[in-house]
Amino acid sequence: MHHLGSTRSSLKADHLLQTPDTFVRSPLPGADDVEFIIHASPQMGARFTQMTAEFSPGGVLGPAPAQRFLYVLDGKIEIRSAGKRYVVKQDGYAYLPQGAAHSVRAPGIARVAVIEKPYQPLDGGSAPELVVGDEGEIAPVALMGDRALRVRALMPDGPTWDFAVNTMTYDPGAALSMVEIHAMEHGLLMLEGGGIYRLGESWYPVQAGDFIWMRAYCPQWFGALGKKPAKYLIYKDWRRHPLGAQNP
Ligand code: UGY
Ligand code: MN
Repeated sequence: MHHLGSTRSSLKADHLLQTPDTFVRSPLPGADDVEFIIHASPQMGARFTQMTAEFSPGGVLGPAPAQRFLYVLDGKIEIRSAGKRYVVKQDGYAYLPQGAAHSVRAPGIARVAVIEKPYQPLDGGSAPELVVGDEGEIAPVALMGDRALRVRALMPDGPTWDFAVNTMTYDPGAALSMVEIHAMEHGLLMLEGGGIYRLGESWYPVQAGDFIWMRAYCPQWFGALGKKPAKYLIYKDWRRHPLGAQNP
């Protein structure tokens, strides 16, 4: 069907809304039987990459150029690293430190959110270690006391870690209590439901499957609409000084 050139997708100086009708798939070096939708990259101003990796049965990811965070959207993956094997199923996740030799293979069809970011070590800081977890086992925290808006922190928090990945679940009608404007940038994948996202001076209807990138200081607000909760996976850079090596 022709859309006569219309789409909800929108690219502005401080944000990208990328809806599935505009996704273009590409191969990447070292990967076999995996197609990548590259959502956020340095080419559009992001300081990290976020992709959706679509695996055919037996598909393998290539080596990571940086730290790698994986969130399984559908299916399952097998990760091997340092002589151990981890099976990560839907809504499970894994963090692989920069330079950690590993392989990622999907036995069947799978879709995985892949976030990669160059690590910013701290002088005297400890090196991060591999993390494997399950979103469903993380205790939710009410954001600013609002039990209709629940945050689950997937990454450990502490000086070692230079980014965070959370899920945020909004009951219908729940909303961020403020318009946020902050130095961290975001990569965001809508997992369930929908609502209205304010990005900069634009208000967009958004739904499951959409991707959003927010540049540092992009004004942002979300309110959930519909009859079921809205949920998204959200990345942010975290715990590093703005004058650090990645932020000249
Ligand atoms: O963590 C955050 O900055 C989050 N509250 N931002 C967002 O949901 N747009
Ligand atoms: Mn934010």
